[in-house]
Amino acid sequence: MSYIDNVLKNVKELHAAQPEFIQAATEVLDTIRVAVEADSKYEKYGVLERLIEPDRQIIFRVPWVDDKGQVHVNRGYRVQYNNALGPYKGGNRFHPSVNLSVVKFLGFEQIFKNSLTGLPIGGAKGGSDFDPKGKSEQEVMRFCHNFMNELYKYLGQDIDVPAGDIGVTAREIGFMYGQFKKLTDSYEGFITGKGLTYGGSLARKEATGFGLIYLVNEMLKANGTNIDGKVCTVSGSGNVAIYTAQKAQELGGKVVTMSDSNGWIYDEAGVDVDAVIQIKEIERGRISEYLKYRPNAKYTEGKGVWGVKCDIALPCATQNELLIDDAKALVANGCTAVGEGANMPSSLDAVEYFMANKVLFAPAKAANAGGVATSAMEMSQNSMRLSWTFEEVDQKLQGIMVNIFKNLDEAAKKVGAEGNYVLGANVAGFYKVAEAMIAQGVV
Ligand code: NDP
Ligand code: 2IT
Repeated sequence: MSYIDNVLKNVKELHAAQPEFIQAATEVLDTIRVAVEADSKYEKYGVLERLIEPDRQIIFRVPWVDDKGQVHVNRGYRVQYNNALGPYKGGNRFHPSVNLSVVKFLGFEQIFKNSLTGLPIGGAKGGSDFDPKGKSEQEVMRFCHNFMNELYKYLGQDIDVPAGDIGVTAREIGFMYGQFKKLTDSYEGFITGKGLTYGGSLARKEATGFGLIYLVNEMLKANGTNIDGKVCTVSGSGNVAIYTAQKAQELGGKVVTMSDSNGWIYDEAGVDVDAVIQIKEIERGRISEYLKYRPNAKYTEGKGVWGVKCDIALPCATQNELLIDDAKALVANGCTAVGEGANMPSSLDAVEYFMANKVLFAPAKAANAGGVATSAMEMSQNSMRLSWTFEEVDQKLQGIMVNIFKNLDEAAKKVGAEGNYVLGANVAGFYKVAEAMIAQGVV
C-alpha cells in the first residue's frame, strides 16, 4: 500500500466518528499524491502523519448564567493544529453543530489556507456548541467571558490568535477581548476582527467576501472572461455572503439569491445588499424580512439556492451545503464557475462532478483566504502600533488574492494538471508547510 493510502486508512480507522475531518483529510491527501510520491523524503520524515495529528486539542467546559438565573453548560474547543509557519491562527465558531470533527476539519484546512496566503501564520480553529442566536446581549457577553476564562491560557500574539467565524461577529470578539485584557492586563493583539477603536483593521469585515470575488475574477480572467454581466447565486447571508454579494455587484455581476438556515430569497433585479446588511448586521433578523424592502422578491422556506439558473455559484454558508444533486442541477442550468466562500461547502462527489464537467472551481482554502490574510495584516498593524487606510488594506488584499491564484495555477500546471485548482491549492499549500517542518526537525 502506498504511503498516502496507508495514512488515509489510519485516519479513517482511528477517526471513524469524525466524518467532516475524514472528508477534509481525504480531499487534501488524495490530491497531493503526485507531490508526495515524487519525493521519498516526505515519507522518511513522517510529514503526513505529523500533519494529520494536531499539536494539541483543548476541550473545556463553559458554564454560563442566562437572564433568568438558570445555569447552562456548553463545550469549548481549540485545536492548535500546526505552527511550522507562524503562530496558530484561525477563527472560533459558535454554532450548535460544532464538535471535535468540525473543529478538526476546519483546523486542518486552515494549515494549507494560511500557507497559501504567503504570510507567517500557522493553522488552528476553535469554537463552541453555544448558539448566540436568540440570546440577549448580556447572555452572549457572559458566555464569551466564561469561554475566555479557560481559553486565555493558551492564547497570545505569538502563540495562538483566534478570530471570528460562524456566529462570532465583532460583538463576540469584543467581549472575548475585554475578558482577556481583564485576566492578563495585556493589550496585545491576541485576537483579530476587533472593533476599529481598539486595534481592529479596516477592511477585515469585508475581506473574506471581497477576497473571494477577487480570486474568482482572477480565475475567470485566466480563462478568457470576467464577472461583469454574470448572474451569481450566493448562499448564506452572514459576513462572507454579504461582502461577496457587495463586491460581485460592484464588479458588474448580478447576485440573485441569498439564504439563511430557515429559507432563501430570489431577487431577479439583483439583491439589495444594503437591505441585507440592515436585516442581518444591524437587526440580527431573518432573511425572510427582505420582502419588506423588496416586495417583488420571492422568499421560499428550506433549501433551494442551487436550483436557480446562474453563471457563477458562490456557496457562503457552511460545510456540505452543496451536494451531488445540487452540482448536477447547477451544471444542467449552465453554471460555468464555482467559488467557495464557506469552508468545505461542496461534498467530495460534487467537486468531482464540477471538475468532470469543466466547471471552473475555486476551492475554499484558496478562495476564502482573504479573511485570514487580512487578519494577519491586523496582527502586523497591532505590532507596529499603526493603522492602515481601507484602501491600503484592500490593495494588499487584492495583491494577495492575485498571488494565491497565480501560485495554485502554476502548481497545477507544474504537475500536469492544468486547470485543476483543487490540486493546485493543496499542492502549493503543502509544499511550504512540509519544507518548514522538515527544516525544523522532528519536534
Ligand atoms: P455568519 O455566522 O456570519 O453567517 C453564516 C451564514 O450561513 C448565515 O446566513 C447562517 O444562517 C448560514 N448557516 C450557518 N450554518 C448553517 C447551517 N448549518 N445550515 C444552513 N445555513 C447555515 O458566518 P460567516 O459568514 O463568517 O461564515 C460563513 C462560512 O464562511 C463558514 O463556512 C466559515 O467557516 C467561512 N469563512 C468565514 C470567514 C470569516 O472571515 N468570517 C473566513 C473564511 C471562511 P443562520 O443565521 O440562519 O444560521
Ligand atoms: O475560516 C477562516 O479562515 C476564518 N474564519 C478566518 C480566520 C481568521 O483568523 O481570520
